Amino acid sequence: MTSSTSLPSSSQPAAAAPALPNPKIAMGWLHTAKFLTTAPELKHLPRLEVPEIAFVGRSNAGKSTCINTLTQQHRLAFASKTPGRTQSINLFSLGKQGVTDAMLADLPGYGYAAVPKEAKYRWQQVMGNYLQTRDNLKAVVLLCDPRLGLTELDEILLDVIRPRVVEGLKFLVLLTKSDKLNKTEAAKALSIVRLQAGGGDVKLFSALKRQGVEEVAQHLWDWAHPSEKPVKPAKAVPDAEEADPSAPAES
Ligand SMILES: Nc1nc2c(ncn2[C@@H]2O[C@H](COP(=O)(O)OP(=O)(O)OP(=O)(O)O)[C@@H](O)[C@H]2O)c(=O)[nH]1
Ligand SMILES: [Mg+2]
Repeated sequence: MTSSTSLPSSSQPAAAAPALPNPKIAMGWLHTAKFLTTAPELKHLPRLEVPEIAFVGRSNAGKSTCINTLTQQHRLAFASKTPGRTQSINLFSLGKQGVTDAMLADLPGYGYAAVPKEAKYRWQQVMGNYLQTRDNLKAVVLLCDPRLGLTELDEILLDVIRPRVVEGLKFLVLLTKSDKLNKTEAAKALSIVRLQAGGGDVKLFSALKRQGVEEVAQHLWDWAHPSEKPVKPAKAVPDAEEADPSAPAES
């Protein structure tokens, strides 16, 4: 009889596969982030082949802070108490040993009341254009203050990207500043926004308390490296014929 917690020796993998997913790999990779360029409009952005992950959301939602937290760099993206501080599309390149294999894009926020109408309109055009036509855009992270929930402008953004999501664009909603919520409020915000996001992936995130950081890092890594998706380690379950049904159940 074989032990109920190990595979028969002949079925053990030759070399022990690392227990992936490994957030350390994802965090190390994100730490390589470097500022690449800033562009007021799509046409000023370089054409790139590597997968790009865009951070979008209302002004002050915490996009730049989220990028700084994920990359473990305090001043990579410009974060500020004053809404509307990110005013262009900022690209950050990622990649180990100098080989760029992905981009993070920090986008200006929308919905800040004090922005003049013309600037708002201009930005809506730029962002719509970016989200609809950026060829290497692989994933969108929508950041949302859970105390506001998804607002009308967020819903418009969801409508804009929906056709691309159907075609395979990855999409994640982060409820930021979750440190400001108690457990009940957090659970409520999650269920409301999950409904609003039509079943899309929604997670709590706090830069302050580091909630969700490694999980989001892992998503980013997986999106940028789809072919390196980890093979889950084989489950230590004995073959049916190897199992001894008369063996006492483990307590
Ligand atoms: N308590 C708390 N505050 C946060 C968190 N993340 C961001 N903030 C604060 O929220 C404010 C806005 O953060 P930013 O990262 O600049 O927000 P943004 O979405 O990039 O804003 P715009 O560039 O204006 O669109 C700053 O004062 C941050 O310190 C968080 O997890 N917890
Ligand atoms: Mg910003």
